[in-house]
Amino acid sequence: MRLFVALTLPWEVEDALSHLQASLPAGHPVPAENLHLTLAFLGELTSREAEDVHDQLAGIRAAPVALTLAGVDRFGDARARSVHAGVEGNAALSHLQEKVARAARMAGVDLARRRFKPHVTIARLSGKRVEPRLDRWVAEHGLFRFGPFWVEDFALMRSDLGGGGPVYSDLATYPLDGEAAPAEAPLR
Ligand code: 3AM
Repeated sequence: MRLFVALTLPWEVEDALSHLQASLPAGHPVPAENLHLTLAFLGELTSREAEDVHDQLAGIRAAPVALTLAGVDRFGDARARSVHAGVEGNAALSHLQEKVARAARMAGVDLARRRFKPHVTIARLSGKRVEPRLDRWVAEHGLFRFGPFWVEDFALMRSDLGGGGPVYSDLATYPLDGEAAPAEAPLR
């Protein structure tokens, strides 16, 4: 099965993103229930490997994460693949992402060593040449901002690819109820 680890988003964020999606001039909007922030893409795993990943993820102790969405952009150069809302980097999010990546490697997953670029994909495109109106839309929505909002759990997700776009299901969720590391604790 094809697995990834993600933060799922509270409903008020889905609401804000659906407004943004409504104005998109191209692409297939990601359905509200599929909106997420990928922490690690694990790829195809056997159920045994998935169990090992689950055991490692269940051992993670991390603090809730406050997220702010900021700006919009697209992936893909001349041929656009997807459009996303950006996410402001923060220490709690980076710590969590590092812990998830470490947990996956401990379970034997061969994770790609890509730089983590937090984002929430809001639409997928078919890889055709970028339409000028899409780039105009990106430029016009540079000031999009939403948050901060709290995320208090993360999930091991399964992605089933089909003709009508991926179908995601939560295999397990893990609470973010640990203490903030000293460097991420808010100033008093
Ligand atoms: O958060 P998003 O929607 O951008 O693009 C895929 C999606 O990310 C990404 O994993 C998430 C769940 O499918 N993904 C798919 N294949 C991938 C790959 N080979 C990948 N990420 C990295 N490498």
